[in-house]
Amino acid sequence: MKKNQNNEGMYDNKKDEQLEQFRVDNKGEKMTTNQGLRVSDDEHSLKAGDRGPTLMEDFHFREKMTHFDHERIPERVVHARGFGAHGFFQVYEPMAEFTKAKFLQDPSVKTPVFVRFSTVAGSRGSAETVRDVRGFATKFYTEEGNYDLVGNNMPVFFIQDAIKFPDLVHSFKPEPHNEMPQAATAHDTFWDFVANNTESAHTIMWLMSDRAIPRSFRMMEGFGVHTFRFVNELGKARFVKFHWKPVLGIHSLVWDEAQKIAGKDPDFHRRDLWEAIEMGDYPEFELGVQMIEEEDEFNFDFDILDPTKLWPEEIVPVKIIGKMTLDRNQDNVFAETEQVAFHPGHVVPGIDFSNDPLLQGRLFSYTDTQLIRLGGPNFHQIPINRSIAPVHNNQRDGYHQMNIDKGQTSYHKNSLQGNDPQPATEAEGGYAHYQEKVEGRKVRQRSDSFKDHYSQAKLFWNSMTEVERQHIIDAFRFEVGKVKNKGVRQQVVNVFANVDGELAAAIAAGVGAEAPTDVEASTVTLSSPALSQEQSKIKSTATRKVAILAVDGFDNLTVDPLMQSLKKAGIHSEIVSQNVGMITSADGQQQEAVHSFLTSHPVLFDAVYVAGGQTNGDQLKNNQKATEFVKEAFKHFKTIGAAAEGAELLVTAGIQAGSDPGIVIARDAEEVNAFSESFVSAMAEHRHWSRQI
Ligand code: HDD
Repeated sequence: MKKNQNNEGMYDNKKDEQLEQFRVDNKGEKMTTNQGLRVSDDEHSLKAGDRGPTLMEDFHFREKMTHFDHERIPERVVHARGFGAHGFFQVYEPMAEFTKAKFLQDPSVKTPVFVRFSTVAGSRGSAETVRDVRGFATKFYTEEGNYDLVGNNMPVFFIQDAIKFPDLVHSFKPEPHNEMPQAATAHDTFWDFVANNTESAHTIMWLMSDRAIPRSFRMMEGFGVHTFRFVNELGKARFVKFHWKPVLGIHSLVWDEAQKIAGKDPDFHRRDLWEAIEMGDYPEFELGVQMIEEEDEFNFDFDILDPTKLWPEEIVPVKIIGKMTLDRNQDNVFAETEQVAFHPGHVVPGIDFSNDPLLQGRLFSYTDTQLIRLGGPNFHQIPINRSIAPVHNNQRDGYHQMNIDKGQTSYHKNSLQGNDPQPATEAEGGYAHYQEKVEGRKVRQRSDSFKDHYSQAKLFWNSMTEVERQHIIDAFRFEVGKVKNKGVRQQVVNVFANVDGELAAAIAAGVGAEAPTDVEASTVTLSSPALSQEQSKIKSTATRKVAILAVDGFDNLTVDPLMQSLKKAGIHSEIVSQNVGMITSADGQQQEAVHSFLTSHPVLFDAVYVAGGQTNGDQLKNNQKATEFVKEAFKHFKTIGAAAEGAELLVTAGIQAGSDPGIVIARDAEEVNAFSESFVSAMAEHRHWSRQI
């Protein structure tokens, strides 16, 4: 049994215990049919003669084949490609002043969680590093029942009302007539939607930014997006927004790199998550809340119920209240990642909803989708979805019923069973909806306060550094440039002229459109540094990956000590060579090359280092693959290091050790220790944007 490795013996993980009864280990066991009958032969179907027809009575063949024929379930209509991990959450201090949620009171309690990260548009088999929003869904298995925080890595959404969700999704999914493109928004129907539904402008700015191409799931923020409510024991409510802040900071790929990784390793993000957990680099996210008093609801220049708006952190600070640690990989991806069923309506006492019309609609959609996806109303009984709080009600039967409910009654009220199970009072933990006073006429309308589509798009633009702005422009040019319909391209430019004139002109220039001169761009001058990844960068190198280029004859004094220093800094280094296998240094030491130039690629590493040694230098500088390796790392603004003769490869690649930023050289083996410090601090910059490419 896999335990939460860093908690062994200390942590009473009720979810893990519950899952254990469902885990099956085939090791050392005899093969059986699903009826438990031992199977004597699994190679041959039962035939009338060894060249004759297969017989109907071959129950083993029929059972095996029937099961296989039914192994697939419908993939999620959105967020189909995802990957999960187990962990736990701990609050830093009691939150009783704000919420009565029990799991947010006691810092010594570790609440088990299961998190599923996902892309939105692509199907289950699509590549992971595509430009897209990332799902960030967390199931807290609390003592009071499951609480699901079903968020994304962007704080705002494309639409304001859930009734438009099917339209949005239809527009970004592959076009129906030819099923193209897969897992991409760079096509006509999506941009046609954007042009005609301008409430999407703010989220589009996020989608065109580096947030849409995260370096890893471990290095992206999460947001509950909607405004929820915290309610305390006294019944006092406050509006709240949820944030996940990655302890490693927010980091992204560069677009060219993201596209190449999609081919070199389409599983890049799940592999990263899986390997990090296996290596003990447990991903950590701090939970933050922004709170607004009910009486301040109308004191902002945006409507706090509008999901296309964020609350700038500089105006409403984020209070960090706890931390989630992901410390155990799942045992079976289908049973856990695929069958987990999230729902924003899974709440616990102390957490309630607001009237955000997007949230209200989501409350319908999630149960409905699980009914078709998981095949019936008992999906809550699937092990990964089971609450650790006991479940008692009068719901009965249905496909795949796993419980054997005892007793004569299955209705409320009854006297035959003393009226059990009985609803609980609030004092006993019964969920009571916040008694918000609501009145109004039935209308199909949206409040005027939702009509400003551009101010926060401009706020986002204002908050970006020059480099980040250039990335946004490049992304627009790529995406809109792939749109075939000229009219749509022009319409998009016209829409973003409402955000910023220079942005619109830059997009227009790249996509063969005209920058409109009669549109008045938003006049918002405010900026929010917290929105910029570059400005809120955390200079941590922990868990990063370095490729060490070395071939037979390398100088081990330029490799072994460096690998040790990198390890101490929490950095993983792996040797890339001509071939996979052992390589021998000039003085007869052996190191293992876990990759060859064929099996790996610089896009899969955060930095590159070229080992020293005359033979190494000579071999590598004449090796085209090695030259391309460092060139590519250079092009993606990564730190590049080299020792002694290894530096000759950089010369061949046209890289200037003296003048190009992020290039670190050790003149000889003696300098390697001092070098490693400079190399690590250069890596902490993550990218050297001032490099001339
Ligand atoms: Fe959704 C899945 C997040 C709006 C309908 N959504 C889904 C998942 C995430 C989100 C992370 C994947 C859960 C998992 O890993 O299994 N969705 C969001 C966020 C939204 C949002 C942050 C806006 C703030 N979603 C939204 C709307 C609707 C849906 C407005 C429909 C009215 N979402 C669904 C769904 C999915 C889903 C169709 C597909 C699979 C599933 O629910 O379980 O019901």
